[in-house]
Order: sequence, then C-alpha cells, then structure tokens
Amino acid sequence: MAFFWRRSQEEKLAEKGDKNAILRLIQQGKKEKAIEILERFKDDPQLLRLLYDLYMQEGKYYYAYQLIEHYDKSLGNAQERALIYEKVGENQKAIEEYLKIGSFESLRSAGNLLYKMGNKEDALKVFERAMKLSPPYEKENLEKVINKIKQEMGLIAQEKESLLDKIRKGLHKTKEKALFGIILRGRKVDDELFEELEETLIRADVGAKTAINLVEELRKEAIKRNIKESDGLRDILKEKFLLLLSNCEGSIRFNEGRPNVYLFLGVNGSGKTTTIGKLAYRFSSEGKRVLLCAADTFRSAAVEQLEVWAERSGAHIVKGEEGADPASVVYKAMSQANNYDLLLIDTAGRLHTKEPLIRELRKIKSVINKFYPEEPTETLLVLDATIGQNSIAQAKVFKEALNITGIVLTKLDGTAKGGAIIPICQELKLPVKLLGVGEGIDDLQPFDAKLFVEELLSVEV
Ligand SMILES: Nc1nc2c(ncn2[C@@H]2O[C@H](COP(=O)(O)OP(=O)(O)OP(=O)(O)O)[C@@H](O)[C@H]2O)c(=O)[nH]1
Ligand SMILES: [Mg+2]
Repeated sequence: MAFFWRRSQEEKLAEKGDKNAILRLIQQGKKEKAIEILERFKDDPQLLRLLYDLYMQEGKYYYAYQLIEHYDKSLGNAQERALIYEKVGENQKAIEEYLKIGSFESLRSAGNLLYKMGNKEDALKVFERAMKLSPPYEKENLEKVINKIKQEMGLIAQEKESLLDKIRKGLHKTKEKALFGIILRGRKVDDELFEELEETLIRADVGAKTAINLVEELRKEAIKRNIKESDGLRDILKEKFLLLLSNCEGSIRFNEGRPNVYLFLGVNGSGKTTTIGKLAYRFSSEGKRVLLCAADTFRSAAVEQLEVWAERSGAHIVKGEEGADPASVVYKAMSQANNYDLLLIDTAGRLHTKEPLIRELRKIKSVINKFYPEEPTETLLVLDATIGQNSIAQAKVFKEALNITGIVLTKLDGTAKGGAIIPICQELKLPVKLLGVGEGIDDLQPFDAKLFVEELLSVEV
C-alpha cells in the first residue's frame, strides 16, 4: 500500500516539474510519460536539457532539432548538433558544425555533405584537410574519393583514372580468388588468419616459398607491433610486396631522333603480335612514325594478323613470303628503318626444339647489328600471365639466346595468377615493362608497382 502511495506521490511531483521525480520516472522506463511532462517545462533550462537528452536517446532528431531552433542553440554538443542537422536535412548547418569540430570523422562527414550538395570545390578542400588527420587504414579510401572529385573537376587527367581502371581490370580475376582486401579487414589476427593468408598468397601464384616467408614476416611484425586487427597487416603486406617488386619496375626506352628497334620474343600465343599492335597504336598516336616487321613467317595467318594491327594503328609494315627466312625480312625492314622513329619486329614463337629457335633469333639480332650496332633498344620477352609461374622455365630458354631488356606480361585480365609477377621478375631478374590487360588496342599499360600492389590489396573486388 505504502509503495503505491509513494509512486503516485512521485508522479504528482514529476507532474509539477520536480527534476528528481522526473529522473526516477525515466529510470523506471516511463520515458514517454517523462517526455509528456517535460514538454510543459521547456522554459526551465535544466528540464529542457533533460528533454533534449531523452529525444536523443530515443532517436527523435526532429524534436531535438525543434528544441535547438526555438529554445537553446547551444543544446547538446557540436557532434550531436551536426548529426541532428544532417538527419533533418539542414545540410548547411550540419556542415558548419562538422567544420567546427574539425576531427577526421567530422571533416569527412562535412566533405560528403558538400559533395552531395554539388559543391565539389569545397568538398575537395575539406577532404584534403581530412586527409592530413586520417588514420592509416582510411587513407586509401579517402585518396580514391579525392581523386574521383579531382577527375570530375578536370583537375587531373582522365589518364590517371584509366590507368587505375586498367590495372583494376587486369587484377579483377586475381582479386576475385585471392580476396586479400577482405581477409585484411576487420579480422582478428590469429593462426587461422595467417593460414588463410598463406593459402591466398599461394592461390595468387606468388610461389610457395615467397608465401611462407611473407606470412612468417607478417607474424613477426604483428607480434612486434602488437597488431590485433587484420587491418593493421595490410600496410605491412603492402610494404613487403613493394620490397619484393622494388627492382621489377622498368619503363620502355625510347631515343628521340633516331630509329629505335624493339625485338619481341616469346612462345606462340603469348601475345607478341597483339602487344606490337597496341604499342604501334600508342606511338603512332603520339605522332611517331612506326614500322612493323612481320618476321614471323612460320604461319601464314601471322602476317595477316600483323597487317590488321598496322592498319588499325596507322603504322607501315614490311613482310616476306610465307616460309621465307625471317632474318631476310628483318634485313628488308632494317634497310628502311632510318625513315622511322620505331621499328617493331614480330618473331615466331615456335619451339620445336630449342636450338633452331635460338639460332634464328641470334641471326635476327646480328642482322639488326649490321645496321645499328647499339640496337635493339628493347628486346622484350612476352609472357602469358595465365600460365603464371610456369612461364619462368620457358623464359629462361629465351634468356640464354639473347640479352633481354624487359618483360611484357600479357593477359593479366584473364587470370587469377596475378601474384606470379613477383616470382617471374625475381627469378628472371628482369624488369616488367608493360602489362597486357585485354585484347583491345588500348589495353596495354606501364607496370607501376605501387598502383599494382594498392589495387591487389584494396577491398573492392
Ligand atoms: N585477354 C587478353 N588477351 C590477350 C592479351 N594479349 C593477347 N591476347 C590474346 O592472346 C591470343 C594470342 O595473342 P597473339 O598476339 O596472337 O600471340 P603471339 O605471341 O603473337 O602468338 P604467335 O603468333 O602464335 O606466336 C590472341 O587471341 C590475343 O587476342 C591480353 O592482354 N589480354
Ligand atoms: Mg604472333
């Protein structure tokens, strides 16, 4: 009896605006009742604050907003006010509050709102401020956002995006299978994670030895740096990958003002002719005079295939009869070379036996040297990424024959073995100069190790 009496007394007190009695109502879970009472005492600053807190707890942002607007602009803290403004669609006010707070999170929220409102210029400024405060694991995503806006505003060339798009296309299949990005996100660092990571590395074809070593190093670093979440491993793995690829980057050499001869080698089907077509297109579009040499006389279709590429790229072509001595076709091309900036020589990839091919290639080289002792500027070995590490053995045969200056890794878009680039470059001790990422005329790009690793380990598939 006494209990009920007390309760009704309490409610009466609450009804009269007694703060303690209202607080007890709230403690008892009677929030609706408390709100109903507090609504009548909004002129009392203490009760107004209590009402505001209740609205926030209940997610009633619009009501909280009304209190701020009509009673007290300083209710709550800046973080809450920004959230309220955002929820009720007062974007400009939300942005002001977020900017006042100035933390990474709030700047990012302000940037997002500015972008949503179409104010890209200010969004960019704010995102760039956020970048300076960004924790390491957020940097990658923020950078993507910044680049996207810059491209939309025409501040950076579209090429940058298309380069990224192309590497994305090239690594799509590897990432679908390997999922580094997903493993390295929000997982606990434990034995299971390391085992999965090792399997993933092996699946991406980085080679068993490298996979085991990498995971071992990651384990040590995780202990040393006391890393408990897998996100923390991403940057370390990036560093390790980049270290492994540090001598693997190389760019195509080109000397202005004199003919440059590029000789292409590789087994049949590796992508020599296609790569020549793409390169011819690239150089022609830059205004260079390009001559193609169809020294693959093994197969009748080979010459026709190169002719198609010559037509598409606007290059000229020198060809011989089917079955002609390839060196004689090269001779013909070399005698015209000084009218051109670039001569691209396509060779046959047949490997019936090792000796004849090597002899033939050496003969071609000596013909080139009769005209220009310092050429070829580039002797490029074309390897098919779909066979992954297995291409290393065949590459060694070509390495014995000639002094190779770089690798072109083709069909990256068609394989999940993108990680093979690491053992290929390390074992052969040759730089990767170009990547083939599709059959299109524009699907060739320089190898940028940083971009490659960033994309390989990024979260999006
Ligand atoms: N998806 C994809 N396909 C490619 C790429 N490069 C070449 N190919 C395809 O691979 C096949 C073989 O390419 P070719 O350029 O004819 O190879 P090749 O080394 O000249 O071969 P041979 O002339 O027989 O010695 C063709 O169907 C090309 O379209 C690439 O980067 N991506
Ligand atoms: Mg060919």
